[in-house]
Amino acid sequence: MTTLSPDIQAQLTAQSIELPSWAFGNSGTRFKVFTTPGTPRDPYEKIADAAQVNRVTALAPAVALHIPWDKVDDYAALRTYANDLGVELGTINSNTFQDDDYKFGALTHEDAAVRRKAIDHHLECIDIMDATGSRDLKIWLAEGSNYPGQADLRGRQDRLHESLQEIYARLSGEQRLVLEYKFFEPAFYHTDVPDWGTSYVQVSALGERAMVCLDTGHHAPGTNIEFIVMQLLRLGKLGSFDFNSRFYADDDLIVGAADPFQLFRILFEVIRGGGLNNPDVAFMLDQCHNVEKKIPGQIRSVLNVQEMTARALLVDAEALRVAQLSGDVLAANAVFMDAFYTDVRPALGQWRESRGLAADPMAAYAASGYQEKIETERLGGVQASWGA
Ligand code: PSV
Ligand code: MN
Ligand code: MN
Repeated sequence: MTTLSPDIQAQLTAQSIELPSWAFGNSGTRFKVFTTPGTPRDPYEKIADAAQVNRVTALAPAVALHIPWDKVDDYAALRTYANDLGVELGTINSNTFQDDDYKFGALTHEDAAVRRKAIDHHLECIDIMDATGSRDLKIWLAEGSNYPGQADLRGRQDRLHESLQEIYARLSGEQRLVLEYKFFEPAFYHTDVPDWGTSYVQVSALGERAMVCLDTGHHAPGTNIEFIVMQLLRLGKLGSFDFNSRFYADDDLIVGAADPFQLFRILFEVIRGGGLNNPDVAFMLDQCHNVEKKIPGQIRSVLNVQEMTARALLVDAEALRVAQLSGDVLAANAVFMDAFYTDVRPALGQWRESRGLAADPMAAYAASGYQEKIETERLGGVQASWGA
């Protein structure tokens, strides 16, 4: 059995992955939103479910909220509730993609009144961050156009900058703004923040506490995502990850499910670039569980990240460097692949037990009775999102 060195164990112990509250709500495709027995009916129940993931994995000590999906009257009370369950409230996600007013844009809209409304929504999100103790405001914009000629591309970039500037100016203390990019959808011809370069340009124009958010599902097929990870870390602008898997588009499937090797390659660059357990880089999931049970889906997800992190930490960096320097292409590749092909699951199970956790968190959750309890007690769970 592979052994995990004390150094690797220490790095795995320090690892933490933030869960999205919306992963616990019902979701689906534009064709159908399925309901799952036991789905949370309010933000409190989403947090309670997220706490279960942390209880069996010790990997997920924070929950990201989405406003207005997770709107409550008293955020301080929500924070206390979360803390009592052993989790923090994490990133606050804004939402400017569900109102009729935003049909032709929000922060980029031609109409100052619509921009005002969208900016005010973000200022409200920052008020919420003050109450929840959250550090990061995450902005994903659904803005763009469908037809060539429909929109003034240049003017929209300028207005985006002005809007972001006003939002950024409202941040205080340690608070940060992270700007997510996505190459298409819901707009199909152009998107206002389509790629890491645009996000980088926009956040760089704001200041030090504005960073890029990299959602693994938001790239064209074949994109070398680990290269982007390397570059953003090199530039000191990788603020956060939204992890998920995609086969075709923005599929929001369980991270590591579609391509574990890609996740391994990404985590290798994270380690190489000093991003692992670096407070500047937030690791978050951004997923939906349309057909599988949600809590086990989240447990599987954080375990996938942990497994690929362990494998990436096993890469013999010295041997790799020697092979690279000597131009031995195949030896370098073999060092890399040896680590990827190492089954770390038995070692991770043992290590978990040594920390007082169950060797198999999936089995521990299944045996806990929590799923049966929520399925009996909760009726009429709410939809997490618009289901895209
Ligand atoms: C839409 O693509 C999206 O999945 C983005 O990735 C956001 O992070 C998420 O919704 C929540 O707003
Ligand atoms: Mn995302
Ligand atoms: Mn997405």
